[in-house]
Amino acid sequence: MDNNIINGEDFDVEQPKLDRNKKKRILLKNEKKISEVVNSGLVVTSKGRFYFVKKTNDDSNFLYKCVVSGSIQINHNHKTILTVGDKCEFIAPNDNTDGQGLGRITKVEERETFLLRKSINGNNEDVIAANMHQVLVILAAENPKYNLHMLDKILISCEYGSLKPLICINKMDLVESEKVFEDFKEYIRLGYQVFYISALKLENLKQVYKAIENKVTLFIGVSGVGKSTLVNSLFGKEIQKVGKLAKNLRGRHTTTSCNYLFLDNNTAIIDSPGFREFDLFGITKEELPFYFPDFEPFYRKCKFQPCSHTHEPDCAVKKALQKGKISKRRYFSYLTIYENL
Ligand SMILES: Nc1nc2c(ncn2[C@@H]2O[C@H](COP(=O)(O)OP(=O)(O)O)[C@@H](O)[C@H]2O)c(=O)[nH]1
Ligand SMILES: [Mg+2]
Ligand SMILES: [Zn+2]
Repeated sequence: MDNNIINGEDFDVEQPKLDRNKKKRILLKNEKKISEVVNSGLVVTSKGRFYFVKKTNDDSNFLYKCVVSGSIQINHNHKTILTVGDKCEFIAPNDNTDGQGLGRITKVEERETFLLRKSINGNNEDVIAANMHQVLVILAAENPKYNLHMLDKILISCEYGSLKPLICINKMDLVESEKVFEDFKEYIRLGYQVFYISALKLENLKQVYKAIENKVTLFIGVSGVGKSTLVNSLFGKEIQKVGKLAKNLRGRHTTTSCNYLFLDNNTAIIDSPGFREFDLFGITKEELPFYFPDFEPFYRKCKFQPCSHTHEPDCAVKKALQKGKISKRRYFSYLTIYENL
């Protein structure tokens, strides 16, 4: 005889039939025993305490609504237990789920890449997304005009999470291009790829498309830069609400999450909610200079090792700055970040 049936019979003997709650509990237990198949999956979005998981090698668009299991195995060392892009193991409610039950995530894998920042509330880390190939940092040439200091912080965070950043300046239709080109020359010199586009006028979108093709790319930017417009233009249809949503979200304290959008089988965009602040987390003052490729050719020649390049005598980085070999703006950006770590 089958074990589950024996349990059922035992229950019938020991418990009065009227105890409906108990019966339900036992039945649920039996159900679990029958169908506890462990699946591997990908967290594609989250909402409050719920995570929506796409089963690996499943061609359907079905998403399993899951919660974190009380005994989850965590193979990364972040405080953010689960985030969009995480590879996980989960137990579906049952094999032929109709989407009604809740799955349980029982294991989250190590993160190959990740983008994290300081959380808005308190001195903690917030892993925005994980396991993407690269990050498209979207800025606007105007309305709202780009903040290069914030860009510098995002570039550092990309490096910290083993991610390749791509810089994308949108709304080029609103400005004189030359001024913008001048501002981003230094980034091109440092080896970053920079795109100048108009998501609205569909200008230079092919370059962006080529850069994200066959990759998973996290799109980030402050509210209003045209992230949703760009996503829609790349998809050729309205996927994301333009304008309105961003305004509503600004006033509320809802926890909004990133969202995986598949352009095709091998290409995905992880869309993120617009933010206003981006502060670093997990990087020490001592490490900071190494996140500035600008200093790379010089810091070995500093008299003091290690050198913070702030007050030390005979500092090769400061000499390079005086000779114009390092951008003043980037150096001041460094000082500001250094003070705030
Ligand atoms: N002039 C101009 N306006 C744009 C462009 N892209 C987006 N916008 C406008 O900027 C506003 C915010 O766009 P949205 O895509 O919602 O920004 P998001 O908050 O980053 O998602 C909307 O009014 C868009 O029509 C662009 O390339 N040029
Ligand atoms: Mg938007
Ligand atoms: Zn130095």
